[in-house]
Amino acid sequence: TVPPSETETATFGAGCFWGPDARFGALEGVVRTRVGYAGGATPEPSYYALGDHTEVVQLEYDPDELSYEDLLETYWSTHDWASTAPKRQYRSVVLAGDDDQYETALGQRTALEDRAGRSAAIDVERLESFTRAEEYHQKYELRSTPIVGDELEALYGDAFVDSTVVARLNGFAAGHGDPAQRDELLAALDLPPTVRMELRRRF
Ligand code: MHO
Repeated sequence: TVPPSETETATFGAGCFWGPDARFGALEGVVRTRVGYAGGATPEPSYYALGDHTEVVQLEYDPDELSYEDLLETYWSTHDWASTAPKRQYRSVVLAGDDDQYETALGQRTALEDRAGRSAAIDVERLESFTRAEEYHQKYELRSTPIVGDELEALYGDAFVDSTVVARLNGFAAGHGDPAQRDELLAALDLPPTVRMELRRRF
């Protein structure tokens, strides 16, 4: 698959970032995912020195295949937005990259609240900075899948985190995506038989 020449970026906080990395990574039209820290002002955040930041997933997506509205719909429909997270680290936040995203997110949050008849514990803010998280947090679901994680890291090397295929497999390993989509991708990949077998077992 050839990545599109132009992508757009979206950034969401939705609890521990391992989950949304996989959930959004399984979506057709998402080209790259990465996890990191954002939404605060502390300089140089890291996992053990997060300061006032929140765990977030950042997506690059193909605007011809997915809209920002689509991503927000996925966000609302797969994440518990009704209750406030116990820690700022896990708060629900839409971090808009520009005015358009900001207005769209505010509008859709209001629509969601009207629909649900209750308020949504989701912050909508402008993205000020994004600090990429440590490598071991990237594509965590896949990385922590026995055999598959090590083999794919070796196969993809430096391209592991930014690969579209790895983003999909990370989602599939966590149980997202539909069976036909998984079969199609697996059939198209020239993976070692051990990896193929282990992945199939997980689906
Ligand atoms: N409760 C999770 C949180 C990890 S996430 C990167 C765990 O430690 O397993 O915050």
